[in-house]
Amino acid sequence: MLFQAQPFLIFSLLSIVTVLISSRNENHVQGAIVPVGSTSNKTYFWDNEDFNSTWIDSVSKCHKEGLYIATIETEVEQLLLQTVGVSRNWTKYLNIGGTDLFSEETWRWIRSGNPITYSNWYPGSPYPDPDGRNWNCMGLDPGANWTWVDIGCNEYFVMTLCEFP
Ligand SMILES: [Ca+2]
Repeated sequence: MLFQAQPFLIFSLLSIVTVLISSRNENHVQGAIVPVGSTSNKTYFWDNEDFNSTWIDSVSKCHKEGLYIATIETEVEQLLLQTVGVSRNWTKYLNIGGTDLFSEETWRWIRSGNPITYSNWYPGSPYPDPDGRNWNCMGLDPGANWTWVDIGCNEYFVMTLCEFP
């Protein structure tokens, strides 16, 4: 009886392994950087496998995909990202492309080099950082009503948000 059952058992095991492998491949295809929302002139992308990047990592990851680290240049863009973030239950900081690395307390979008005009800073941010060593990169903070905060460029517990074009 046991002997007769073996082919079925082997077939079942093979089926399970096949399903596991194919779902893994599917996850791989679906994983990483995916579009999450668009305005009339821009699409945002989120890296759904990346929860622990530094700001520099995020710049690099977007660039490798032919994208740019996200910028938020209008209230429409801000509101879109809030809506997306709420629907996706984002709770961690997201790296966005503002920095004052080049000139302390002069915040610019790294993609264009343009000064930041529209802004949604958390009250009191960006923090005074007299020697320019600590808070030089920008994060979007779901925990503070989707305001912007200046974070360390080498903080690693942050998600990646990109844009195109
Ligand atoms: Ca700074």
